[in-house]
Amino acid sequence: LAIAVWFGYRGYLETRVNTPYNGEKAFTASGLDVPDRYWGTYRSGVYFGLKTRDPYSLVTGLMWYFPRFLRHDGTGFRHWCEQGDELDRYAWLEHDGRTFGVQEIVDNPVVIRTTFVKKPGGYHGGDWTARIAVSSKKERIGEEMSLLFYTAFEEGTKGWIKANLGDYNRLTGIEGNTQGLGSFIINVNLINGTIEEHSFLATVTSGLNVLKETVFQSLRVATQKGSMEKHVVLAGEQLPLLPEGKKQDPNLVVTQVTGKIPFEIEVSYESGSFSSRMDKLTGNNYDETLKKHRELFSKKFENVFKLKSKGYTDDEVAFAKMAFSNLIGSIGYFYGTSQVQSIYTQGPVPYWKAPLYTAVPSRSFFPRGFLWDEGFHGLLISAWDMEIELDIISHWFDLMNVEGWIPREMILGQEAVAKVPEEFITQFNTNANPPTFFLTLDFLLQHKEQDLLKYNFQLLDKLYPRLQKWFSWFNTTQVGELSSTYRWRGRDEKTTRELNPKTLTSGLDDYPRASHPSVAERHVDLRCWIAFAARVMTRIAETLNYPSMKYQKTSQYLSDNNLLNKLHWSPNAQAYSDYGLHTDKVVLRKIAPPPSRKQQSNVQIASEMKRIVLENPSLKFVDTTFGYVSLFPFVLQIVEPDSPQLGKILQDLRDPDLLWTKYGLRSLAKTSPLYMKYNTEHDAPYWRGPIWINLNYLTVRAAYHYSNVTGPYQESAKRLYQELRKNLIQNIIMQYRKTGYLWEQYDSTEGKGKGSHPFTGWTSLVVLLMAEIY
Ligand code: 6A9
Repeated sequence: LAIAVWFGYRGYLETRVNTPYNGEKAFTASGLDVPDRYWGTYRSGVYFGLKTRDPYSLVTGLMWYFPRFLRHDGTGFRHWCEQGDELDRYAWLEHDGRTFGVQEIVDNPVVIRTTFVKKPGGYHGGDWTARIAVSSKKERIGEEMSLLFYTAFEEGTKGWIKANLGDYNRLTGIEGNTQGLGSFIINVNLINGTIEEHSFLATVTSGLNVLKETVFQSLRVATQKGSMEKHVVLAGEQLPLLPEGKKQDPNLVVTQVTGKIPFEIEVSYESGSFSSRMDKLTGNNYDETLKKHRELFSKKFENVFKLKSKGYTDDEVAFAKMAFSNLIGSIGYFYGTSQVQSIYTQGPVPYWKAPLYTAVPSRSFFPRGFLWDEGFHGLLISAWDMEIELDIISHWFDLMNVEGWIPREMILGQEAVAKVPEEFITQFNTNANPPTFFLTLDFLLQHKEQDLLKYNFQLLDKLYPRLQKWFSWFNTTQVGELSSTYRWRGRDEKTTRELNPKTLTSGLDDYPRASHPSVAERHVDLRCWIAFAARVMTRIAETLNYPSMKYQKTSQYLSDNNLLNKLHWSPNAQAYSDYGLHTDKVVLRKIAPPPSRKQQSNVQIASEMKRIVLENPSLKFVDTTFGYVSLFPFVLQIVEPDSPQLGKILQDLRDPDLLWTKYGLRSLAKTSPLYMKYNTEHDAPYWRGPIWINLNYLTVRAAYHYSNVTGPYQESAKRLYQELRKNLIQNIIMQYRKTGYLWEQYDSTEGKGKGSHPFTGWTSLVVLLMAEIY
């Protein structure tokens, strides 16, 4: 019996990591229950494509190439947003998250404008029409270009699609029927310019992850009848045979239109159940409808952000619309299973299959959901459309397991998985990520309390047990040795390669912490996150009329400035700091491989960089690393308005030898020994100098707060507020003008954009800075 009990218990521990939280689901409506958000540009990682919020959706998308630049290895063929494509720029210029969008893609001087408009009707999410217009400056007028528009099935989609062929085997449209959509037709028409060639492909692809490859392999060179001209064309029907000799059904149908620039095509999707359609959403009707939506959008944009009335120029307003639209326009709908692991599982195990509706940090480099990024995205999205944001929050909270853990990175579906190197896929249930959804919830309560309670009381009420569970997960699994201290898990104490072992869980990756990870560590940022979370929990509990005492006590305890100072104020450095087993005397050095290995192999083994510790570490404040981490008691507004610590922080913030630059605050002080240091031979400094916009936004917000409460430092908070805000806005706009992109970070010596781009995740918070909404 004892053995049986033991094995039962083991099994129980093993399965906790992938057992869903056992309360009621937070999201109430999905799929066709929300008809007006059924269709959308929910494929964050493609230049253009629509799909539905159905786990098994029909997907549509765009590919293109210039025959003159197409290479055998596939270069020149565009589909997924890739930095390697080196486009001049691309972004949604206008997008409301619901009904329409206008995007411009610039592929060296050729401009591809993709717009779409949706039209409600019937029982399956209605109709939509998209336009793809190609134009260019003089030098490329008349040049050939091929646009490919496709329709495909996501893994598991039930139904059929087929190519409708007209004269000369020309594809006139696509027809189909799926479980989620019922019957539909899609027409592709030229509306401006001349078509040189028209071809199609109907085939079976093994998955969305290889669409480009499937299409690329079926390109042929053909000579047109009666002319010598050669064209790259699609191979027509390419259907493998089933064992019984019948053709397999296609799950991918592509139309290729080769035209001479400029030209424009129109793709119209019509839902079979939309029987009362008065007029088609095509031609002039499309132009007019789009115009109407654009006007409404501009009005709402001014209503919400008031940038014109604040004196911004038309150009600056257009910039802000782009930054906002590309965030909301790259919201994705993903479905699949993540890989998760706990100490009780042998290796990674699959999480339950689940959907995720979420914005993404970057369409090119990370087109998937990230937990703490999403709390920042939520600020801007909430300001625009509370319902969309609540839907996003609910989806994330439904990914919580029975322990109260939500994985940090969500890699769901074939396309998402294809973009992530194997070693980054598995998520560990010991690991946290800052609970930034409390920022979003706090923001909602502050700016939208009435609407929230009027229309979404029930949702908030349903969310509440999950919030409690999540809070308590943080407050139990992330605690430190001493009471009221906290420690990020997930640092590698055994590594010999990292100059300072990373803390990915904190979101600040390589930001230097104690040189030797140990249980004695205490992290000031995490402590502040939990203090902040407790404060917001108090507020939510009060709003919903639940007992709030427990949270209030925790909040007060963790916000007690005396205790905070005792645990985290370094008297030496006069700054808030982590505490732990630390020495600054570490270096990376090239180490020759041991002679034994050299002899065994005739291949030369390269010498490798290793960390050398030149002094024994000791327990102390990690106070030579002034930077974002030191600012947390300030940015999360835990420091008392009259505390001398506040005075010191405000003073330090203005010091150009530390964090201050004309472009925003750098992440780590110039004086820190690890400033701009590589973490390994290959890991360039990330949070060790560059300027990041999420933390800058929080700093501006805190400066705004302290400039509005009475205290001795009110004036200096105000000065900081004004200048920091101005610097950030100026530089982000200037870099956009210069490079065409919003960036993941900005370099602290010249303000140049760095890292992945476009990055319209938290960098798009520049819109809230412009609008002064905090
Ligand atoms: C690596 C490479 C095609 C790192 O914005 C998302 C996160 C932030 O949450 C975090 O704070 N970024 C920041 O430090 C990007 C993380 C990307 C990891 C994936 C795989 C894929 O190559």
